[in-house]
Amino acid sequence: MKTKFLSIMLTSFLAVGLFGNTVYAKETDSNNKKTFYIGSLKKGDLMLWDVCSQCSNTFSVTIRDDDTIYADIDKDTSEKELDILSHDSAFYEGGSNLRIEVEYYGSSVNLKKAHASGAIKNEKKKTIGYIYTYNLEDFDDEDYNDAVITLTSWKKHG
Ligand SMILES: [Ca+2]
Repeated sequence: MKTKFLSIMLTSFLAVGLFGNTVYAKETDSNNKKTFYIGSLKKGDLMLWDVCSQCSNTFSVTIRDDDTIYADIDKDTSEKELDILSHDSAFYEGGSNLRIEVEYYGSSVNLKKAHASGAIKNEKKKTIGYIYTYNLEDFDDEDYNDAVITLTSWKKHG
């Protein structure tokens, strides 16, 4: 009886611990704010990003790590046509938690995400860089082009 009680207590303790970690990891995200972490890049890699939109909502996109902000992009009009918001580049400075933060102004949206990512390989199957694309849906027409962020990186640059 005592062993069973201890076993239940231990299971409960572990469950609370795991649940607590999960909540902590996502605590900054909400219906109108999403964070996408970018892995695999090394200090000095060249990054190129394209940010575009086809929606009437306004929002911001920030590309940053814990030490450096590479881009702070605003869609501040209700323009609904395809709008290219940024096409730019920077070298990754090597700070922790390289990430893309998207925040819609107005909390009535419930953002949904479609994404793809992977290594870019050359003819010898060697990885020469990475590509990440995040396509967000902010309403119910399921076109997933309301906020589109694509980040490409290269290990070498000539
Ligand atoms: Ca849409």
